[in-house]
Amino acid sequence: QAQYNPGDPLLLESLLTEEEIAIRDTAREYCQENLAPRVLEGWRTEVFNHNILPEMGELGLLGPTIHGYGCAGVSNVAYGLIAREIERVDSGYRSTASVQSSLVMHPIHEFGTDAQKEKYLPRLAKGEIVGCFGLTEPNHGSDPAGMETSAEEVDGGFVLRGSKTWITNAPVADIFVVWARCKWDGKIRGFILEKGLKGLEAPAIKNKVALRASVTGSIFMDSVKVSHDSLLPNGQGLSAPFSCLNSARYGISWGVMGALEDCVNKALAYALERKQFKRPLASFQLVQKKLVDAQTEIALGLQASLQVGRLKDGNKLAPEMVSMVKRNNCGKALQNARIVLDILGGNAASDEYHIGRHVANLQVVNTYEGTYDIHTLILGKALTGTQAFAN
Ligand code: TGC
Ligand code: FAD
Repeated sequence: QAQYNPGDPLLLESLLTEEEIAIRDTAREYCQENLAPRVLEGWRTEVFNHNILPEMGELGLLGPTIHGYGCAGVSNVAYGLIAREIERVDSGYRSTASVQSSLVMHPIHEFGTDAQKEKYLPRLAKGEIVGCFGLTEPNHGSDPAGMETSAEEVDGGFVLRGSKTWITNAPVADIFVVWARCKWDGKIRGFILEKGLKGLEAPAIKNKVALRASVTGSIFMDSVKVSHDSLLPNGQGLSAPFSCLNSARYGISWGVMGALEDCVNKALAYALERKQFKRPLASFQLVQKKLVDAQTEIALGLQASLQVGRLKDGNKLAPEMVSMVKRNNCGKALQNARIVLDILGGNAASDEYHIGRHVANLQVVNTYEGTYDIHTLILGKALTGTQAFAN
């Protein structure tokens, strides 16, 4: 009979390769030694720390599934394990990293020319330059098909007009992967814009109540002229940006489990230490239920993400599988983090106890990359054969 291990109830470790365990350990050590000590400062000040992406790059944590261009070329499961370790510290740091990897490096690798790949991927992999991904607009979030940003072909290139909002990394980005509707055929395509172009502005959205350790901004494009070289020529239609979202959403499904694990570990330590009615909080049945419910969702959620990762590695992935784990893990992480927060009593109000920060972050993670309800409708469409997004 095997010994039950509350730290790994369903023996996830036994399903990982040696390489995946080594990458996970490298990421965990880096995150605990270098990110955790900085998180309160990042949270309180909302100031982007320019050292973090280069540090991650040095360890091979950026664009890790890409082969070549200075990237590590590891499995999608390893990518998920990295996201889990980063988000165990803070969803904002995971945002910064997953935008760089899944939403900037991925589209350049998938849809870019050889010249674009050579120019940008090695520097993005090292964290020397920062990227952002602009899909959401002020009038079109869940419904990107309605986007108003346009690209017009002119002599020597294209002119982009429009605006994007709620864009992670935008205020500090060196390059902007922006999606626009092309006037010549009505199709959506991606463009790489470099910082400093005339008419391109990316002001920060300040005073957020969540994701404060990552910077978020708008992108304003006032007739920005770019050369033909800026077009990502090998992807067109919404399936191009959505393929980036498949990768990022998959990583998030692991990441949020890391955040919830941190909440449970911190709440458990507190419950063992803190006494009321002359007994540790951990000895009360209601407290145990909160912790066990959360621990169970973590164990189940990680197994589901692992399976989706293995299917992705085996080219057997359907996007709906990603919707299922993004939706379920985000929803369960938010719900259970909120419940274990109760265990801190009044200390829940202090950022030094960290769980409140995770709860605030998880509200956003449950919203971006497709809200919980939008993923419900994606799965509902697959289940019933009827789409319920619109008439
Ligand atoms: P629909 O007609 O369903 O599809 C249009 C085309 O796209 C294809 N497609 C996909 N391709 C690949 N992967 C997927 N997941 C795909 N989903 C759809 C589809 O086959 C079709 O292709 P084609 O060739 O026939 O044209 O599109 P719709 O307009 O009805 O969309 C429906 C809906 C609601 C599912 C979709 O618009 C959606 O997912 N909305 C959510 C928007 C969203 O997720 N935005 C995220 C912005 S980025 C972000 O939040 C980054 S946060 C990063 C961080 O900080 O970590
Ligand atoms: P809406 O689409 O206006 O939705 C509002 C509510 O209505 C939601 O509850 C939604 O579920 C519901 N709803 C909408 N349509 C339907 C429907 N048909 N049926 C039922 N309910 C519906 N975007 C990027 O492009 N790049 C980024 O890097 C990025 N980073 C972000 C970082 C942060 C901190 C935040 C907060 C957002 C970020 N986003 C980014 C934007 C994010 O993807 C959008 O906020 C998200 O897709 C939801 O869009 P919306 O805010 O316009 O909400």
